[in-house]
Amino acid sequence: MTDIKTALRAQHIETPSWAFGNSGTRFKVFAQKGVPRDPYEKLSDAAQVHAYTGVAPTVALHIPWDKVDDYADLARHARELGVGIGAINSNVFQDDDYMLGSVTHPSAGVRRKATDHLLECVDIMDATGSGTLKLWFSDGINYPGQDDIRSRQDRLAESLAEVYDRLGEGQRFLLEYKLFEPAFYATDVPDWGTAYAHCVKLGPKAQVVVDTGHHAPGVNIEFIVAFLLREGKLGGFDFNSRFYADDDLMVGAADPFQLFRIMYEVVQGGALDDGEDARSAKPFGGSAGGEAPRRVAFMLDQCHNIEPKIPGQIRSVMNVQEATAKALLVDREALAAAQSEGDVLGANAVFMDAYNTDVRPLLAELREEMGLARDPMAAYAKSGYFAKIVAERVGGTQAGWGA
Ligand code: PSV
Ligand code: MN
Ligand code: MN
Repeated sequence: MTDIKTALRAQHIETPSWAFGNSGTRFKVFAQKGVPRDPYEKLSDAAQVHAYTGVAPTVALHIPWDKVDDYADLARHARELGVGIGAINSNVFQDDDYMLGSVTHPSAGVRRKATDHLLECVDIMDATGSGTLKLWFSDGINYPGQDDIRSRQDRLAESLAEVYDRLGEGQRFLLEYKLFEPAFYATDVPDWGTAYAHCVKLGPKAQVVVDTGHHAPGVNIEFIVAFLLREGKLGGFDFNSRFYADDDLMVGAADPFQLFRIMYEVVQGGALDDGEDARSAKPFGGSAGGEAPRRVAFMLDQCHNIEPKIPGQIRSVMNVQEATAKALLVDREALAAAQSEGDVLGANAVFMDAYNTDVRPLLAELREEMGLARDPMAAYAKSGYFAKIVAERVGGTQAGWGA
Protein backbone atom coordinates (compact mmCIF):
# COMPACT_ATOMS: atom_id res chain seq x y z
CA MET A 1 0.00 0.00 0.00
CA THR A 2 2.84 2.39 0.81
CA ASP A 3 4.21 2.06 -2.71
CA ILE A 4 0.79 2.66 -4.21
CA LYS A 5 0.31 5.75 -2.09
CA THR A 6 3.76 7.06 -2.99
CA ALA A 7 2.98 6.68 -6.68
CA LEU A 8 -0.41 8.35 -6.29
CA ARG A 9 1.06 11.22 -4.35
CA ALA A 10 3.66 11.77 -7.05
CA GLN A 11 1.26 11.67 -9.99
CA HIS A 12 0.63 15.16 -11.30
CA ILE A 13 -2.48 15.94 -13.29
CA GLU A 14 -2.38 19.17 -15.27
CA THR A 15 -5.43 21.37 -15.54
CA PRO A 16 -6.14 23.42 -18.70
CA SER A 17 -6.71 27.16 -18.34
CA TRP A 18 -9.53 26.96 -20.89
CA ALA A 19 -11.59 24.62 -18.70
CA PHE A 20 -12.35 27.55 -16.42
CA GLY A 21 -13.78 29.86 -19.08
CA ASN A 22 -17.23 29.74 -20.62
CA SER A 23 -17.61 27.11 -23.28
CA GLY A 24 -20.22 25.39 -25.34
CA THR A 25 -20.93 23.94 -28.72
CA ARG A 26 -21.37 25.70 -32.03
CA PHE A 27 -25.01 26.05 -31.09
CA LYS A 28 -24.63 27.92 -27.81
CA VAL A 29 -22.09 29.02 -25.26
CA PHE A 30 -23.71 29.19 -21.84
CA ALA A 31 -22.39 31.96 -19.63
CA GLN A 32 -21.80 30.81 -16.07
CA LYS A 33 -21.47 33.01 -13.04
CA GLY A 34 -18.07 33.86 -11.61
CA VAL A 35 -15.96 32.69 -14.54
CA PRO A 36 -12.49 34.23 -14.89
CA ARG A 37 -12.10 37.50 -16.78
CA ASP A 38 -8.44 37.02 -17.65
CA PRO A 39 -5.62 34.45 -17.50
CA TYR A 40 -4.67 35.56 -13.99
CA GLU A 41 -8.10 34.62 -12.70
CA LYS A 42 -8.02 31.32 -14.59
CA LEU A 43 -4.85 30.49 -12.67
CA SER A 44 -6.56 31.39 -9.39
CA ASP A 45 -9.31 28.87 -10.17
CA ALA A 46 -6.82 26.22 -11.22
CA ALA A 47 -5.01 26.78 -7.92
CA GLN A 48 -8.24 25.82 -6.15
CA VAL A 49 -8.22 22.47 -7.91
CA HIS A 50 -4.68 21.90 -6.67
CA ALA A 51 -5.51 23.14 -3.17
CA TYR A 52 -8.21 20.49 -2.72
CA THR A 53 -6.65 17.57 -4.60
CA GLY A 54 -2.94 18.16 -3.92
CA VAL A 55 -2.02 16.62 -7.27
CA ALA A 56 -2.73 19.30 -9.86
CA PRO A 57 0.28 21.61 -9.53
CA THR A 58 0.53 22.82 -13.12
CA VAL A 59 -1.79 24.63 -15.51
CA ALA A 60 -1.63 24.48 -19.29
CA LEU A 61 -1.94 27.71 -21.23
CA HIS A 62 -3.47 28.19 -24.68
CA ILE A 63 -2.01 30.98 -26.79
CA PRO A 64 -3.54 33.44 -27.72
CA TRP A 65 -6.51 32.63 -25.44
CA ASP A 66 -4.17 33.37 -22.53
CA LYS A 67 -2.32 36.24 -24.14
CA VAL A 68 -0.74 38.64 -21.65
CA ASP A 69 1.89 41.36 -21.97
CA ASP A 70 4.28 39.79 -19.52
CA TYR A 71 4.45 35.99 -19.35
CA ALA A 72 7.14 35.98 -16.69
CA ASP A 73 4.73 37.96 -14.53
CA LEU A 74 1.96 35.43 -15.20
CA ALA A 75 4.30 32.64 -14.15
CA ARG A 76 5.19 34.58 -11.01
CA HIS A 77 1.47 34.98 -10.24
CA ALA A 78 1.06 31.21 -10.68
CA ARG A 79 3.93 30.50 -8.29
CA GLU A 80 2.39 32.81 -5.68
CA LEU A 81 -0.78 30.73 -5.94
CA GLY A 82 1.19 27.53 -5.46
CA VAL A 83 0.99 26.30 -9.04
CA GLY A 84 3.22 26.45 -12.11
CA ILE A 85 2.79 26.84 -15.83
CA GLY A 86 2.51 23.57 -17.69
CA ALA A 87 2.26 22.90 -21.41
CA ILE A 88 1.98 25.80 -23.80
CA ASN A 89 -0.76 24.96 -26.32
CA SER A 90 -0.39 26.63 -29.68
CA ASN A 91 -3.34 27.83 -31.67
CA VAL A 92 -3.11 27.97 -35.45
CA PHE A 93 -6.77 27.34 -36.08
CA GLN A 94 -8.64 30.53 -35.34
CA ASP A 95 -7.45 33.11 -37.85
CA ASP A 96 -9.22 33.66 -41.17
CA ASP A 97 -5.85 33.02 -42.83
CA TYR A 98 -6.06 29.37 -41.75
CA MET A 99 -9.17 28.45 -43.73
CA LEU A 100 -7.14 26.09 -45.95
CA GLY A 101 -4.63 25.10 -43.30
CA SER A 102 -1.79 26.55 -41.24
CA VAL A 103 1.60 24.83 -41.53
CA THR A 104 0.31 22.75 -44.44
CA HIS A 105 -1.37 25.67 -46.25
CA PRO A 106 -0.52 25.93 -49.95
CA SER A 107 0.65 29.53 -49.44
CA ALA A 108 4.19 30.01 -48.10
CA GLY A 109 3.09 33.26 -46.45
CA VAL A 110 0.42 31.58 -44.34
CA ARG A 111 2.82 28.78 -43.43
CA ARG A 112 5.36 31.39 -42.30
CA LYS A 113 2.75 33.08 -40.10
CA ALA A 114 1.76 29.75 -38.53
CA THR A 115 5.34 28.63 -37.87
CA ASP A 116 6.16 32.04 -36.40
CA HIS A 117 3.31 31.55 -33.94
CA LEU A 118 4.75 28.18 -32.92
CA LEU A 119 8.16 29.80 -32.40
CA GLU A 120 6.51 32.52 -30.32
CA CYS A 121 5.08 29.73 -28.15
CA VAL A 122 8.62 28.51 -27.50
CA ASP A 123 9.51 32.07 -26.42
CA ILE A 124 6.60 31.85 -23.98
CA MET A 125 7.97 28.54 -22.72
CA ASP A 126 11.28 30.31 -22.05
CA ALA A 127 9.53 33.11 -20.20
CA THR A 128 7.32 30.86 -18.07
CA GLY A 129 9.71 27.96 -17.48
CA SER A 130 7.44 25.54 -19.29
CA GLY A 131 9.11 22.45 -20.71
CA THR A 132 6.35 21.38 -23.08
CA LEU A 133 4.88 22.75 -26.29
CA LYS A 134 1.69 21.09 -27.46
CA LEU A 135 0.98 21.16 -31.16
CA TRP A 136 -2.41 20.49 -32.59
CA PHE A 137 -3.17 21.31 -36.20
CA SER A 138 -6.68 21.68 -37.53
CA ASP A 139 -5.14 21.32 -40.99
CA GLY A 140 -6.75 19.06 -43.53
CA ILE A 141 -9.00 19.03 -46.54
CA ASN A 142 -12.74 18.65 -46.97
CA TYR A 143 -12.89 17.31 -50.50
CA PRO A 144 -10.97 14.72 -52.49
CA GLY A 145 -8.54 16.50 -54.79
CA GLN A 146 -8.72 19.76 -52.84
CA ASP A 147 -4.96 19.68 -52.20
CA ASP A 148 -2.13 17.22 -52.55
CA ILE A 149 -1.95 14.95 -49.50
CA ARG A 150 1.78 14.22 -49.85
CA SER A 151 2.76 17.86 -50.38
CA ARG A 152 0.91 18.75 -47.21
CA GLN A 153 2.98 16.17 -45.33
CA ASP A 154 6.15 17.77 -46.73
CA ARG A 155 5.06 21.22 -45.56
CA LEU A 156 4.17 19.84 -42.12
CA ALA A 157 7.58 18.18 -41.81
CA GLU A 158 9.34 21.40 -42.77
CA SER A 159 7.55 23.46 -40.14
CA LEU A 160 7.98 20.84 -37.43
CA ALA A 161 11.72 20.69 -38.13
CA GLU A 162 12.05 24.46 -37.73
CA VAL A 163 10.21 24.38 -34.41
CA TYR A 164 12.17 21.35 -33.23
CA ASP A 165 15.46 23.15 -33.91
CA ARG A 166 14.30 26.11 -31.83
CA LEU A 167 13.66 23.97 -28.72
CA GLY A 168 16.08 24.56 -25.89
CA GLU A 169 17.54 22.11 -23.43
CA GLY A 170 14.85 20.45 -21.34
CA GLN A 171 12.13 21.47 -23.79
CA ARG A 172 10.09 19.15 -25.96
CA PHE A 173 7.07 19.26 -28.16
CA LEU A 174 4.12 16.92 -28.17
CA LEU A 175 2.36 16.34 -31.47
CA GLU A 176 -1.36 15.73 -31.16
CA TYR A 177 -3.37 13.75 -33.68
CA LYS A 178 -7.08 13.85 -34.38
CA LEU A 179 -9.11 11.72 -36.73
CA PHE A 180 -11.35 14.45 -38.06
CA GLU A 181 -12.75 17.92 -37.40
CA PRO A 182 -12.65 20.63 -38.49
CA ALA A 183 -11.41 18.95 -41.68
CA PHE A 184 -13.85 16.27 -42.74
CA TYR A 185 -12.20 14.34 -45.55
CA ALA A 186 -8.50 14.09 -44.64
CA THR A 187 -6.81 15.50 -41.57
CA ASP A 188 -3.05 16.10 -41.93
CA VAL A 189 -2.24 14.44 -38.57
CA PRO A 190 -5.15 12.01 -38.27
CA ASP A 191 -3.66 9.24 -36.17
CA TRP A 192 -0.88 8.14 -33.85
CA GLY A 193 1.06 6.54 -36.70
CA THR A 194 1.38 9.83 -38.57
CA ALA A 195 2.37 11.71 -35.42
CA TYR A 196 4.79 8.96 -34.45
CA ALA A 197 6.50 8.90 -37.86
CA HIS A 198 7.11 12.66 -37.77
CA CYS A 199 8.38 12.49 -34.19
CA VAL A 200 10.75 9.60 -34.88
CA LYS A 201 12.32 11.52 -37.77
CA LEU A 202 12.81 14.60 -35.62
CA GLY A 203 14.38 13.04 -32.54
CA PRO A 204 13.95 12.63 -28.78
CA LYS A 205 12.46 16.05 -28.10
CA ALA A 206 9.41 15.21 -30.22
CA GLN A 207 6.79 12.92 -28.72
CA VAL A 208 3.17 12.01 -29.33
CA VAL A 209 0.26 13.18 -27.19
CA VAL A 210 -2.81 10.98 -26.99
CA ASP A 211 -6.05 12.92 -26.69
CA THR A 212 -8.52 10.28 -25.58
CA GLY A 213 -11.33 11.96 -27.54
CA HIS A 214 -9.60 11.92 -30.90
CA HIS A 215 -10.17 8.38 -32.15
CA ALA A 216 -12.80 6.53 -34.10
CA PRO A 217 -15.30 4.66 -31.93
CA GLY A 218 -13.97 1.30 -30.78
CA VAL A 219 -10.28 2.12 -31.21
CA ASN A 220 -8.14 0.33 -28.63
CA ILE A 221 -6.41 3.35 -27.07
CA GLU A 222 -4.52 1.32 -24.48
CA PHE A 223 -2.79 -0.55 -27.28
CA ILE A 224 -1.57 2.77 -28.70
CA VAL A 225 -0.37 3.75 -25.24
CA ALA A 226 1.51 0.48 -24.77
CA PHE A 227 3.10 0.76 -28.20
CA LEU A 228 4.18 4.38 -27.85
CA LEU A 229 5.58 3.79 -24.38
CA ARG A 230 7.57 0.84 -25.64
CA GLU A 231 9.08 3.13 -28.28
CA GLY A 232 9.77 5.97 -25.84
CA LYS A 233 7.40 8.20 -27.77
CA LEU A 234 4.45 8.72 -25.45
CA GLY A 235 4.76 12.32 -24.27
CA GLY A 236 1.44 12.71 -22.56
CA PHE A 237 -2.32 12.62 -22.54
CA ASP A 238 -5.08 15.07 -23.18
CA PHE A 239 -7.67 13.37 -21.02
CA ASN A 240 -11.39 13.71 -21.60
CA SER A 241 -14.42 11.52 -22.31
CA ARG A 242 -16.34 11.05 -25.50
CA PHE A 243 -19.59 9.42 -26.38
CA TYR A 244 -19.74 10.45 -30.03
CA ALA A 245 -17.06 12.78 -31.41
CA ASP A 246 -14.56 15.06 -29.66
CA ASP A 247 -16.97 15.67 -26.80
CA ASP A 248 -14.43 16.96 -24.22
CA LEU A 249 -16.53 15.68 -21.33
CA MET A 250 -15.04 14.84 -17.95
CA VAL A 251 -12.44 12.08 -18.12
CA GLY A 252 -13.67 8.81 -16.69
CA ALA A 253 -17.31 9.84 -17.12
CA ALA A 254 -18.09 7.91 -20.29
CA ASP A 255 -15.92 4.87 -19.83
CA PRO A 256 -14.05 4.49 -16.54
CA PHE A 257 -13.02 0.97 -17.53
CA GLN A 258 -11.20 2.30 -20.58
CA LEU A 259 -9.41 4.85 -18.39
CA PHE A 260 -8.35 2.01 -16.07
CA ARG A 261 -7.04 -0.02 -19.02
CA ILE A 262 -5.06 2.99 -20.23
CA MET A 263 -3.63 3.64 -16.77
CA TYR A 264 -2.70 -0.02 -16.43
CA GLU A 265 -0.55 0.30 -19.56
CA VAL A 266 1.02 3.46 -18.11
CA VAL A 267 1.86 1.62 -14.88
CA GLN A 268 3.04 -1.46 -16.75
CA GLY A 269 5.21 0.76 -18.98
CA GLY A 270 6.86 2.32 -15.90
CA ALA A 271 5.64 5.76 -16.90
CA LEU A 272 4.07 7.20 -13.77
CA ASP A 273 5.73 10.44 -12.65
CA ASP A 274 8.94 9.82 -10.81
CA GLY A 275 7.91 12.17 -8.05
CA GLU A 276 10.17 15.03 -9.06
CA ASP A 277 8.57 18.40 -9.61
CA ALA A 278 6.71 18.14 -12.92
CA ARG A 279 7.23 21.86 -13.37
CA SER A 280 10.99 21.68 -13.54
CA ALA A 281 12.33 21.67 -17.04
CA LYS A 282 14.42 18.56 -16.91
CA PRO A 283 15.76 16.52 -19.76
CA PHE A 284 13.77 13.60 -20.98
CA GLY A 285 14.68 10.80 -23.28
CA GLY A 286 18.20 9.79 -24.18
CA SER A 287 19.75 9.08 -27.51
CA ALA A 288 17.42 8.93 -30.47
CA GLY A 289 15.90 5.51 -30.91
CA GLY A 290 14.84 3.43 -27.97
CA GLU A 291 15.09 6.21 -25.41
CA ALA A 292 13.00 5.83 -22.30
CA PRO A 293 10.47 8.59 -21.72
CA ARG A 294 11.31 10.47 -18.54
CA ARG A 295 7.87 11.81 -17.89
CA VAL A 296 4.42 11.42 -19.28
CA ALA A 297 2.22 14.48 -18.89
CA PHE A 298 -1.26 13.74 -17.58
CA MET A 299 -3.19 16.71 -18.88
CA LEU A 300 -6.90 17.37 -18.93
CA ASP A 301 -8.33 18.82 -22.14
CA GLN A 302 -11.95 19.37 -21.30
CA CYS A 303 -14.65 21.94 -21.18
CA HIS A 304 -17.52 22.17 -18.77
CA ASN A 305 -20.42 23.47 -20.78
CA ILE A 306 -23.25 22.76 -18.37
CA GLU A 307 -21.58 21.83 -15.07
CA PRO A 308 -19.67 24.15 -12.74
CA LYS A 309 -16.08 24.38 -13.84
CA ILE A 310 -13.90 24.15 -10.73
CA PRO A 311 -15.82 21.14 -9.31
CA GLY A 312 -15.77 19.65 -12.84
CA GLN A 313 -12.00 19.81 -12.78
CA ILE A 314 -11.77 18.45 -9.24
CA ARG A 315 -13.99 15.52 -10.19
CA SER A 316 -11.86 14.87 -13.27
CA VAL A 317 -8.63 14.82 -11.26
CA MET A 318 -10.26 12.39 -8.84
CA ASN A 319 -11.39 10.17 -11.71
CA VAL A 320 -7.82 9.95 -13.02
CA GLN A 321 -6.59 9.18 -9.52
CA GLU A 322 -9.14 6.41 -9.07
CA ALA A 323 -8.23 4.78 -12.37
CA THR A 324 -4.54 5.07 -11.47
CA ALA A 325 -5.06 3.56 -8.02
CA LYS A 326 -6.91 0.60 -9.54
CA ALA A 327 -4.19 0.14 -12.14
CA LEU A 328 -1.57 0.13 -9.36
CA LEU A 329 -3.60 -2.49 -7.50
CA VAL A 330 -3.33 -5.05 -10.30
CA ASP A 331 -1.39 -7.99 -8.86
CA ARG A 332 1.19 -8.04 -11.61
CA GLU A 333 2.94 -11.15 -10.29
CA ALA A 334 -0.29 -13.14 -10.24
CA LEU A 335 -1.18 -11.73 -13.64
CA ALA A 336 2.18 -12.68 -15.15
CA ALA A 337 1.86 -16.20 -13.70
CA ALA A 338 -1.61 -16.66 -15.13
CA GLN A 339 -0.49 -15.25 -18.47
CA SER A 340 2.50 -17.55 -18.74
CA GLU A 341 0.34 -20.55 -17.88
CA GLY A 342 -2.11 -19.57 -20.58
CA ASP A 343 -4.80 -19.23 -17.92
CA VAL A 344 -7.12 -16.93 -19.82
CA LEU A 345 -9.86 -16.69 -17.21
CA GLY A 346 -7.40 -16.49 -14.31
CA ALA A 347 -5.52 -13.60 -15.90
CA ASN A 348 -8.72 -11.77 -16.69
CA ALA A 349 -9.92 -12.30 -13.10
CA VAL A 350 -6.74 -10.74 -11.67
CA PHE A 351 -7.25 -7.74 -13.91
CA MET A 352 -10.93 -7.35 -13.07
CA ASP A 353 -10.35 -7.80 -9.32
CA ALA A 354 -8.29 -4.62 -9.37
CA TYR A 355 -10.82 -2.74 -11.46
CA ASN A 356 -13.67 -3.77 -9.18
CA THR A 357 -11.91 -2.62 -6.01
CA ASP A 358 -13.36 0.46 -4.35
CA VAL A 359 -10.30 2.70 -4.06
CA ARG A 360 -12.11 5.72 -2.69
CA PRO A 361 -11.24 4.91 0.97
CA LEU A 362 -7.57 4.52 0.01
CA LEU A 363 -7.56 7.90 -1.73
CA ALA A 364 -9.37 9.56 1.18
CA GLU A 365 -6.73 8.17 3.52
CA LEU A 366 -3.96 9.43 1.23
CA ARG A 367 -5.46 12.92 1.18
CA GLU A 368 -5.62 12.93 4.95
CA GLU A 369 -1.94 12.00 5.06
CA MET A 370 -1.25 14.88 2.68
CA GLY A 371 -3.01 17.27 5.05
CA LEU A 372 -6.05 17.60 2.79
CA ALA A 373 -9.75 17.01 3.28
CA ARG A 374 -10.84 13.43 2.56
CA ASP A 375 -13.51 14.64 0.14
CA PRO A 376 -12.23 17.41 -2.15
CA MET A 377 -15.64 18.05 -3.73
CA ALA A 378 -17.29 18.66 -0.35
CA ALA A 379 -14.36 20.71 0.95
CA TYR A 380 -14.43 23.00 -2.08
CA ALA A 381 -18.21 23.38 -1.87
CA LYS A 382 -17.88 24.42 1.77
CA SER A 383 -15.02 26.83 1.17
CA GLY A 384 -17.05 29.82 0.02
CA TYR A 385 -14.75 30.38 -2.98
CA PHE A 386 -17.60 30.12 -5.47
CA ALA A 387 -19.69 32.78 -3.72
CA LYS A 388 -16.61 35.00 -3.63
CA ILE A 389 -15.89 34.80 -7.37
CA VAL A 390 -19.54 35.26 -8.26
CA ALA A 391 -19.55 38.47 -6.24
CA GLU A 392 -16.21 39.69 -7.57
CA ARG A 393 -16.31 38.80 -11.23
CA VAL A 394 -18.73 40.13 -13.74
CA GLY A 395 -18.47 39.41 -17.46
CA GLY A 396 -16.19 36.38 -17.54
CA THR A 397 -14.45 35.40 -20.74
CA GLN A 398 -15.22 32.62 -23.13
CA ALA A 399 -12.83 29.71 -23.17
CA GLY A 400 -11.98 30.39 -26.80
CA TRP A 401 -14.18 28.32 -29.05
CA GLY A 402 -17.73 27.24 -29.63
CA ALA A 403 -19.24 30.66 -30.30
C1 PSV B 1 -8.34 19.86 -30.55
O1 PSV B 1 -9.58 19.25 -30.63
C2 PSV B 1 -7.82 19.91 -29.13
O2 PSV B 1 -7.95 18.65 -28.52
C3 PSV B 1 -6.42 20.44 -29.06
O3 PSV B 1 -5.74 19.92 -27.96
C4 PSV B 1 -6.70 21.88 -28.86
O4 PSV B 1 -5.62 22.67 -28.52
C5 PSV B 1 -7.76 21.74 -27.80
O5 PSV B 1 -8.61 20.78 -28.37
C6 PSV B 1 -8.53 22.90 -27.39
O6 PSV B 1 -9.46 22.45 -26.45
MN1 MN C 1 -6.53 17.96 -27.11
MN1 MN D 1 -9.90 17.78 -28.95
